[in-house]
Amino acid sequence: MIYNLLVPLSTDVGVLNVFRYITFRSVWALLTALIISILFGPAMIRWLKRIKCGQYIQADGPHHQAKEGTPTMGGVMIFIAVAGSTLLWADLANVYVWLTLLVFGGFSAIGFADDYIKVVKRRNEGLTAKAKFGLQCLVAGAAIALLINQPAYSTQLSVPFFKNFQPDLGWFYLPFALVVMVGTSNAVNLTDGLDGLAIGPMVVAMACFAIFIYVSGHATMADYLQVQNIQGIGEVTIFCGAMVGAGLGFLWFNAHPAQVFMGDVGSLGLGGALGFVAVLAKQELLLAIVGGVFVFETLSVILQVGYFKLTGGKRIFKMAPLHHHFELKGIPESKIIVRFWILSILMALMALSTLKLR
Ligand code: 57M
Repeated sequence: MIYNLLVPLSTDVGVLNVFRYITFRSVWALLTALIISILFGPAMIRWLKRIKCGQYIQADGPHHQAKEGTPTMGGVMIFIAVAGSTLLWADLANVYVWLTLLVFGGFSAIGFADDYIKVVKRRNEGLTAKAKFGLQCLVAGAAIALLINQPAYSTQLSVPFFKNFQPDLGWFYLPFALVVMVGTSNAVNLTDGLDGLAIGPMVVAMACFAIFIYVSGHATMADYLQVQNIQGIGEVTIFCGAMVGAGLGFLWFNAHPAQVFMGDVGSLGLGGALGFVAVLAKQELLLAIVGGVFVFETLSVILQVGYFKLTGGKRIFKMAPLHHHFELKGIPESKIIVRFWILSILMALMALSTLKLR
């Protein structure tokens, strides 16, 4: 909004030119979202407690009984901070910004409905798995269909390390991108089982994609680094910046011992947005490295369930997802969390280094 209001005046007032720069606005989007979440966090936590959004703890898992009643649905705070900051700093005439907000809003709404039924209405099961999956596919499908109709966007696939091999997937791109988005949303949801475990790697991944998005939207840099140049997507860097800020602000309260959990409204929304940003940047395959922690957590569940079925009841891990395995081995929660963060930073750096390996 600031961009749309102030940049037209820059011909008369030269100093307003600074609002043209995506980098400048991204930094301020980060700071705005961080300030919104830190300032309004305590009031939001009090409100969640007042409306009795306390987490119910399953008795069959690792010992989380002390966390009983911790308010959940803190993802609402992340959503308000990201949407507010993005609307303030981004160019509101940019279609990619609106598409990204649509995806984030859609996936967050699905998570909100699930949380609302589970936590507020106190029904044990939220949305059925089928309903959740169907709605996720609907939001993702609509966003991808709109995206591939944009003239600047191509259905070519970027393959890390192989700059000359970029197959055009045509209409097959739609189911492919849909799997990326819905898969990422559910992977983040599975990871969200310890204080700060999902939001830490999410902040790192969004910071990494801020760079990829910026480079892809910048003709000279994209050409130099040999990535696909998509005119206009650079503006989504502002959304990524807001995500980093809101994520850090949420971590302020979600750090161990957590005062609030993000709930499905947070995990599904953040995951869907991360998947979409990877699709936008045309780095869908690289997302497996940037979001390596989410991938390992999901693989641990697939392996555990598969092995259990094949062997008629044997397990690979003490419990899946992977963080439960380490908890049951007796490793303190904070150590597991920090180690997963370290891993996520390493994976993001590895992914960034591929920019030079093409
Ligand atoms: C939701 N929810 C957390 C919180 C958070 C297929 C199967 C692997 C599915 C999986 C599952 O249900 N995963 C999705 C995980 C829950 O957190 C809430 O849920 C929101 C995210 N959706 O925001 O509101 C608990 O996690 C802890 N937590 C924290 N700090 C945080 O910042 O400590 C969350 C956020 C919270 C809190 O205790 O209550 C969760 O873990 O339930 N199911 C499982 O993970 C189950 N695993 C399992 O059954 N494994 C089997 C098979 C199926 C693979 C096996 O290994 O044999 C375990 N989950 C739990 N207890 N809690 C089973 C035991």
